[in-house]
Amino acid sequence: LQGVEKLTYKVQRALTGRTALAREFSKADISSDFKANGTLNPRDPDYEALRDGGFADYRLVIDGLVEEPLSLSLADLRAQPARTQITRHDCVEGWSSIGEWSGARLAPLLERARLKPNARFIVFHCADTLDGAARDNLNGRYYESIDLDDAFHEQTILAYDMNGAPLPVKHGAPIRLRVERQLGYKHAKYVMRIEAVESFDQIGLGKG
Ligand SMILES: Nc1nc2c(c(=O)[nH]1)N[C@H]1C(S)=C(S)[C@@H](COP(=O)(O)O)O[C@H]1N2
Ligand SMILES: [Mo]
Repeated sequence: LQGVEKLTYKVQRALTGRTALAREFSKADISSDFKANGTLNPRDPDYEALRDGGFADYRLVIDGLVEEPLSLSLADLRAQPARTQITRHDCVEGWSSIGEWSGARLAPLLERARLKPNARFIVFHCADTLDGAARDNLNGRYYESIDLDDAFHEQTILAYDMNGAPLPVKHGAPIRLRVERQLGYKHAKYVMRIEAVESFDQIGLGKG
């Protein structure tokens, strides 16, 4: 599977280019009922405390292989270079929905944190524990990883608004990743920490 996944990536990048944009849609295309999937309301106590406080105490940490680790409030994130895009979300379970997303572009934040030369992947650590997830791995918390092409891509944003309103809890409040050239499961919700790594040795039982 791993070998074929690498081939799939190579073919995707060869056919579409490293910086090609995912298709964008018009307001008229927005789904009236964007399906929510996976975790809809994290029951982790740390997250519940943040949510009950209106996310006033939320801080997004950017660390790992960076020269300058960052800790950003929602107000900080809303003050960053932003992008709004209407895109189609495709879940491998067999459904799609179109929504409008606004958020801070990831590239300028990574430029501010200054990646070390050996950083090759960006890992997103989420607040929610998956039912039945392996407890020996990252405490069973949801996580995702992307390469630097996707991390610095124009449409890769840390979304705080959906369809013109603050992101609802079921869609990942206060912050969810939009990485528009990837399938639904890559779009991490409830993002708490962004870590730059060199390899997947320490992530997901060594499999990223
Ligand atoms: N933290 C977290 N992120 C997640 C999930 C999850 O369960 N937890 N589910 C993934 C899957 S499989 C999909 S299809 C999308 C669903 O996003 P939505 O609820 O906004 O539709 O989130 C992805 N990101
Ligand atoms: Mo999904």
